[in-house]
Amino acid sequence: MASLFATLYPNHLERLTDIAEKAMHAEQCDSILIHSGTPKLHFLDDYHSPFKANPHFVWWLPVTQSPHCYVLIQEGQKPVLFYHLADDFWHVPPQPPQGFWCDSFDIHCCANLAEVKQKLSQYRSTSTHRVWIGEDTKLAKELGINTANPEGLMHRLHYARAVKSQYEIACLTQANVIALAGHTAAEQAFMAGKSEFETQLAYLAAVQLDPVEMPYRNIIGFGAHSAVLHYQHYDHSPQNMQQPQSFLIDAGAPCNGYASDITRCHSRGSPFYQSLIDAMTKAQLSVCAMVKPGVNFADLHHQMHSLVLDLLIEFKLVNGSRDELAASRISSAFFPHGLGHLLGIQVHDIGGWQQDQVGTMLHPPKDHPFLRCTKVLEKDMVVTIEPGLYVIDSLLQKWRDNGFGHLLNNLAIDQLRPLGGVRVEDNVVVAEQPISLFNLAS
Ligand SMILES: [Mn+2]
Repeated sequence: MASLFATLYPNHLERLTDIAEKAMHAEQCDSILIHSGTPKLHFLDDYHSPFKANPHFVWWLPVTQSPHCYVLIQEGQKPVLFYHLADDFWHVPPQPPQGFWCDSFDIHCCANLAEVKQKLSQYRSTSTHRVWIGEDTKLAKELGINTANPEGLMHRLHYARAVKSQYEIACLTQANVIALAGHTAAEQAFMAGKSEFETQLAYLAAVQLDPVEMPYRNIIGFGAHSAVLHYQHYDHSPQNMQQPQSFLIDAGAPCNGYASDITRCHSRGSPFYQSLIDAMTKAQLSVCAMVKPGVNFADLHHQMHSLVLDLLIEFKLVNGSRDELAASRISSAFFPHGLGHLLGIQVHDIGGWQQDQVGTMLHPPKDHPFLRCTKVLEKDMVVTIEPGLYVIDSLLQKWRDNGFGHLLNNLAIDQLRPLGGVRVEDNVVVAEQPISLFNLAS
């Protein structure tokens, strides 16, 4: 893999340089200093939160765990990296940076801010024309930069980030390959009767990652927990092997700072739940096949609602004519979240509502407030396709309160409730022949 990344990275960097130069021209600045980030202390404490690097920094180079670093982008110049290399006896002494990307940068190792300032002064700019990308704007001022995260520039960069280079697609593919090992181990643990907690440990052991290295907190839900969209616990209780059981796992992996985001469901001993998984998978695959350039993502979301309604009818979870059911929007009671989102450095990659490079936003339709992407798809964007169908009693009650209770088949809903729900999620590269990365890895 390292050699593939090495092969693809120069084109990625060339593309970024072109994007940055055009954005700098349009926004009248001559250089950009991108900060990796500053670690954050817990309140009244001397422990830090896990470090999460500035995604704009990670876009340029796969350095994800190094605070106090800076990348300087100047028109027509090789990018410059100011790499934090302090003498720190509390931790393993840091090493000079290594990797396939290093030759593409002029690298200065700096022990402290004074050294950064001194080295940075070699790169002349009138400070009004240099801009800062990073959270720590106080630090920007210390380095003589008064313009931080200017909106116009950020819009241009965020718009460009939606479309991935071949290097980025390779990173996302490898993130799927790593996640596959975890998903396989978790399925085995579940089938063997392990608890949610043990299943989580089996996933982490298989991907060889610490929880703080994961792109997001794994969702490992058995039974009714699978209907909690962002279920946040790992139950320790053992499974009752005499009872049928359901399992929803939403878990990814990182590669070079890029995330995978995969959901699968598994049944142990419930033909009903297995047939629901199979039907949802079929519906999900049919929408994955539509992830093509020129397609409006919101249209795919609406198409998915129509397919979820078909499933609700097929599994007799609802009563009534299709027209009446559609008019009541009852599919939203079972499938309340969006079809998916942009995927990249951020799991919910930025810019899902952004329609152009100057930052025109198209918010989701009122009836679908959680839709995270309203874009017209372009080749080499990467999106998740993640329909779901769950028993969420608070939502069903809303439909009952609005006079649609007669449309709900309570007997069938009672049967599904202890099994929770299903979601199937894949990471799809937009193309005339859409590429589903997890299936590619499998
Ligand atoms: Mn997702």
